[in-house]
Parts: sequence; C-alpha cells; structure tokens
Amino acid sequence: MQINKYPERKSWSELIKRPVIKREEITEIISQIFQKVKENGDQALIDFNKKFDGAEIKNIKVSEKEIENAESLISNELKEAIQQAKENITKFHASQITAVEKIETTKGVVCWRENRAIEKVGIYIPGGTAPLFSTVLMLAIPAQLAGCKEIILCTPPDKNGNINPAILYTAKLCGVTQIFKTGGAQAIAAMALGTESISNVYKIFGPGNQYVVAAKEFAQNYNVAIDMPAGPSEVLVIADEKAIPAFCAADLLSQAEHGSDSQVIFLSTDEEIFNQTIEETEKQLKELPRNQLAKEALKNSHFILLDTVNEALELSNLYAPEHLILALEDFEKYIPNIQNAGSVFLGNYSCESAGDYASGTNHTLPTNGFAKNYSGVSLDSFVKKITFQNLSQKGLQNLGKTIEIMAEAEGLFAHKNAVSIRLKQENERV
Ligand code: HSO
Ligand code: ZN
Repeated sequence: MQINKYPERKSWSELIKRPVIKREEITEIISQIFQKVKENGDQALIDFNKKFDGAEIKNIKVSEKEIENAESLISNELKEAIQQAKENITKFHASQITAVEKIETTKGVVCWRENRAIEKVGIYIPGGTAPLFSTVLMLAIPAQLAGCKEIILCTPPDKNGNINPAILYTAKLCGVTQIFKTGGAQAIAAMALGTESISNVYKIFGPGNQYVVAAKEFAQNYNVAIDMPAGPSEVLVIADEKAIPAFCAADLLSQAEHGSDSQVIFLSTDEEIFNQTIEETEKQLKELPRNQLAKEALKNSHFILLDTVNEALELSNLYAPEHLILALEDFEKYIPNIQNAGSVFLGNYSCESAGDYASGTNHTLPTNGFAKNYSGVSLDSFVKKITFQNLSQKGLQNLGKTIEIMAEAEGLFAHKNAVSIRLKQENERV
C-alpha cells in the first residue's frame, strides 16, 4: 500500500504509473503455439490440455449431455440469480439498438447506415482461480441480441477434463452455439485459425492471462478482430467527507482480489475518511479467502490525499481507470468533469460488484489507460455498420459538379468520368 498526502502535481503521472508488462519474450512462444494449432488442429489442443491443464480428454467439444448435467449441478438459488442478471443485462443492451435513419444530405442524395451482426464470434473464458460465468453473460447476451449466428466459447478444462457447471449453464442460457475444452493461447489460436472441430471466428472477446492477451494481439495477424487490448483489473475510488470508509475499503478489495497484478487507487479530500479507509482495508483484507492475491495487489496500489474533488478528478482522468467510483455526496455535479473512465459508479450504494454481475452494464472494460481511447463492450462490439447511399438522377445532377471538381483536383480522371459519363448521357437523352 503506497500512501501519499498532498503530493505535488508534477509528481502525479509518475505516482500512478502502471507496472509495465513485458511482452517481447512471449511473442515467440505464442507464434509457436499458433504454428502447432495450424499444423495439428484438434490434436494440438488435446496435447496442450494434457501439458498445461493436466487433463486427458479425447473430445474437446462439450457434449449435450455435459451441458444438461450442468443444470442439475448448480443450485436453484444460483440459477435464479443468473436469470435476474440476464434480464438486466438484456434490458440495458437491448436499449442500445437504434433505428435506421435515412439522411438526405443534398436533394436526391440519401445516405444511411445499417447494422449487420458479425457472423462468427469467439468468447474466451479463463479457468484458474475464479470461474467467471458472469463474463459469459456479458459477452454472449449482446452477441445474441446483435444476431451473431455462431457464438463459440472456449474455456480450459480442470484436471478431470470438466468445465465449471455454472459456465456451461450460463452459456446454454445465453445462446452460445458450441463450447470447447481448450484454454490459454492455444484456444485463441484455434478460434483464429480454425481446427477440425472449431470454426474460425471473425472476432474474439474475453479476458485472460498475459499469454491470452498476447495471443489475441497475435490473432490480429490473421484478420481476426479483438474486443480491446486488455490488462489487469483496476478501480479508482474518490471519497469526500460523507463517504463510508468500510464501503470504500470493500470496493477497493473487490478489485484487488481479482489477481496479484490488479491495481486499486483511493483518492480522498478528507483526512479522517482517508485514514479510516486505510485501516478498514487492512482489517477487511484479513478476512478474505483470497487475501494473498489481494495483499499482493495492494502493494501496487495507492492511497492519495488531495485538497479538492476537482483535483481528484483531474488525477483520475490522467489515470483513466477501468472503474471509477464517486463516493461523493454531490456526485451529479462532477459528472461533466469525468473525461476518461470505463464505467462509473455513483454514490455510496453503487458498488462496483453491481456492474460486475447484475445491474445491466457490461463488465468488459478498457484497462491500462485505454479508457482514454476505447469504450467497454456493448451491442456495437458485435456488429459492423454498413453505409448505404442512393443518388437519384436529380441527386447526381445536384452533386456531380462538386465531385468532378474534387476528382480533377486529385488528378483522378476516372473518378471524374464516372460522374461525367452519367451527366452527359442524361443531357443527350433530354
Ligand atoms: N471486475 C471484473 C469482472 C468480474 N468481476 C467478473 C467479477 N467477476 C472486470 O474488471
Ligand atoms: Zn470484478
């Protein structure tokens, strides 16, 4: 935990620098994995399962029977919770569907855009310490709403060759079309290149470790799009004198428990709240089952005392957090000052966990400062927008001269002629 009181403004950017992630060494490994998957297809995935996950399985495709069984393995209480989250996430993402609007830019010239779903998308769900079935909701729901025809999900099996039943249940509930037992960089390679069982997809979504992140970047060499560049989870909390230290500490720890590389930042304008939040964080940390991970994450984390909320917002905009919590009494007033953040949580009762699971917003968000130039996943992430135009004869007459002059000025006479030939034919006919 790094504590700073009233740091000088010129030290801010150094203070909140994220730890640098080294990439070079793993590119070679990733390229070899892609090569193996290209050469050996499913067999490569089976071999990697044995090597990396200690799982011996013959068939990487999850069977209908396994999916059916999953339903009986999870409690009704969890099923109902998943259902309610699904309803909210569906409501929020369905509200992002917009009607087609045709615009007449010049008399007789009509332009518009239509959405077309990306036909085949791939969702990666990491294995490891937490089975992120909530991420299945966040990716499969908008994919299905957008109308993606194939929604493929890859996730690593456990040692016995099984997948967490909540992941299987949620995948089925949200219209995932096929599920495969493969994880890590090899799963990304399989979705990018295709194998006998896995068809190649056009866009890959989902979180993962540094190998998965590097593999998603590498996949772009094969004309595959990715959701966004990814890094470890983050939250930044801004608290005034009305904030509740126990709530702030709980929010900070909720992100810190994701992994040892997570980063949490606490900014306060009130010294008492500041000190109490530090105490609370230490107290609550001890009681967490994942306290080792959270403790590591706290080493990279900052508690900073500042003079004003405006200063805190300036620092936050500089950092561009994945999640921003405003534990401020008059949060409304500060909304216009928020420039860079993935998702914002307003007031003492808007905990980040709400957005992680069930309020309706998407939890796949830009990290590592990319909130300066990327949005989180939304319905738009699963569609391409195609522009259309229709010029009537009159429309071309109205706009033709402009096009001819511009084409000639660029020295592109074939472009000019495509207009002239039409206008000339029209004159001859008259
Ligand atoms: N906070 C994570 C998402 C998540 N949290 C999944 C719990 N489950 C994204 O940064
Ligand atoms: Zn989370």
